[in-house]
Amino acid sequence: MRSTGPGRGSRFGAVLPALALLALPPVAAAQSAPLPALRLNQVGFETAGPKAATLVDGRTTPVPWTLTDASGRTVLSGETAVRGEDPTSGDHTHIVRFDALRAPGRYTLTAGGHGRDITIADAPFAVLKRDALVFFYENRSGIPIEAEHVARPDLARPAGHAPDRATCFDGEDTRGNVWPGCDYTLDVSGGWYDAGDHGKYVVNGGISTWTLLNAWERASLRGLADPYPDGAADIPEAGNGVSDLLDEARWEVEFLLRMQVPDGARLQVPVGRVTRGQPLTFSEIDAGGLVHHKVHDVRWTGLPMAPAADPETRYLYAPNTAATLNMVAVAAQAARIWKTIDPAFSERALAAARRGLAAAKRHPELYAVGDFHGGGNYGDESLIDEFYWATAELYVTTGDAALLADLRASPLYPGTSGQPVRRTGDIGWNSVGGLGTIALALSEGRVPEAEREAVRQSVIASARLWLGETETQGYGHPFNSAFYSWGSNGNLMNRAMVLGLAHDFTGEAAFRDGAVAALDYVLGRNPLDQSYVTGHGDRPMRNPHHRFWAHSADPAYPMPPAGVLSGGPNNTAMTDPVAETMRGQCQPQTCWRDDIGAFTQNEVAINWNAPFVWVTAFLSPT
Ligand code: 9MR
Repeated sequence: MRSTGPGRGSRFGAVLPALALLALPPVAAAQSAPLPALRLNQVGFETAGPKAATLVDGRTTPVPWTLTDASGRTVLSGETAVRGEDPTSGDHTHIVRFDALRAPGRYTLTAGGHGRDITIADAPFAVLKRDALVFFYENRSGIPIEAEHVARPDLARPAGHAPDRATCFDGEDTRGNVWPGCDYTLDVSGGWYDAGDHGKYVVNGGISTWTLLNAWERASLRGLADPYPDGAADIPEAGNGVSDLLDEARWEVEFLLRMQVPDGARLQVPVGRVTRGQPLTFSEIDAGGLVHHKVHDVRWTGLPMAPAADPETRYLYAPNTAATLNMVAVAAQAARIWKTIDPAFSERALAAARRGLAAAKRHPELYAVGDFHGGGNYGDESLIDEFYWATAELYVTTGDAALLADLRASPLYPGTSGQPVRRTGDIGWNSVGGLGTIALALSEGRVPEAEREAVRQSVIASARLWLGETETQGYGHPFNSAFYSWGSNGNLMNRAMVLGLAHDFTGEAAFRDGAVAALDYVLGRNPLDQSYVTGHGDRPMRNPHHRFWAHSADPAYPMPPAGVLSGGPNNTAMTDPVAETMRGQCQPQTCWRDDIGAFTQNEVAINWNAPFVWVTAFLSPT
């Protein structure tokens, strides 16, 4: 689990007050307009898939509804099911189910005196899937974003941080600890910017890359088509004979490998846990094979800021065990995926993974305890899940018996016979045990069949719990909690991924329906009637917290491209200047505003768009 650092109040630098003032009035005005009472997926419904909408209506008895086609003919009608008070949205809701309509077309759904146009199509998420992956290309560091590859010329930009060469931070952190630096410089060019900022964090790059690679591997192992075959995405590598999904993911794998400490390097680092407020003490270690936590600016830049215009010095931050294990897991996964596609790359990745695991075992208690200006923390003080994940990936790749013994000894391994089924639980950058379990569940010929079945059952058990939660929600999504945390939409997409895998493992249609329900929510079936995805739906998100897609801060900067998922409602850390004005005035599901200043609510990030890619690829396989 994570340790949260102090707030990020300095995030905007000097532009913050002006920006908050500029952005607030029009948004507040827009919010006062009444929202349509029918809330639904604004992009479309699958001909063969589940179809549901939510009606906000105070009546406690069912309400009639009709669906009419373009000529005004009624094609289906029925009555709502009253779901009642929805505690985390504050709405009194009814559910409209129209699964029986399977003919593609445009229709009008009318209920309680409100009408709304809908689309039914065979593959309504195909464009979404294509756009979702573009996010990664457009956030690449170290390469120009070319006009020929982007949807609008204003989205092109010069390469940022090219090259990205940095030495270890050697100044004072926010708590007054003075860091000693190191005697080398690494070229850590490439990779993706994390989010709205220009930091590149190994803990977060890891899960994001894993998720894209898993979308490819899951399809491949199931004998399905590559969701992004060569040429499917508009990226510079299209036409090189390799899957575009793999090309995009490799951009980050190469970066993760560059973050590894050279052999023989000795570093001064803090070892072990630290009580907050206590000064750090530094010990000299043999750091070879460990991986640096992150590279970012020495202080926060303001918005807007094109990557190439970033004036700040960048530093590497101390290596630690979690970052090392993130690299190990992804490098091991890459090694098996590229084994025949690019054997030299595969061997390089495998060697880095082995070297990394050995270093992590030598130094199992190096934590990200620093709190620095200019970048996020991604601190995590429980590494049982990172060890398990990295071991699982390396075992799936190599079949090394010693690794299986380590897995079996992990409290997170669900394969031990005679145990009650344990759910994998929510997946996130600081909670990666589920990734290891998924890798084992998908693997062929590695763990004995009875153990693999138990591993699969743990994935299925999570999915079953979350599927049940759809029945408790006014908006039908698989999330029954009063805590909408930072990146709640990303969390929901991770749940949808697990629901998708449970569908694969069982063949039960209900699990796939649960994944669709999660997508319905982010595409508009929610209390704000908001498509949280740019460029898709009647009311798409427009003003992400992003330094380059910063049109609302400065019209000289572009609007975002399509296919970008907002972090989503956040009632657990209302620390940005927009969120601060909303405290006590929103419900868990409504603590969100489409405002560039709302970095706790409306930032975009690689670890949220990655499961969005996974889910849209799952639902739109070809
Ligand atoms: O996604 C992260 C969230 O879980 C944390 O609570 C939050 C505060 O530490 O940081 C989020 O990650 C941000 C990172 O620190 C810096 N780049 C932007 C990320 C998304 O907001």
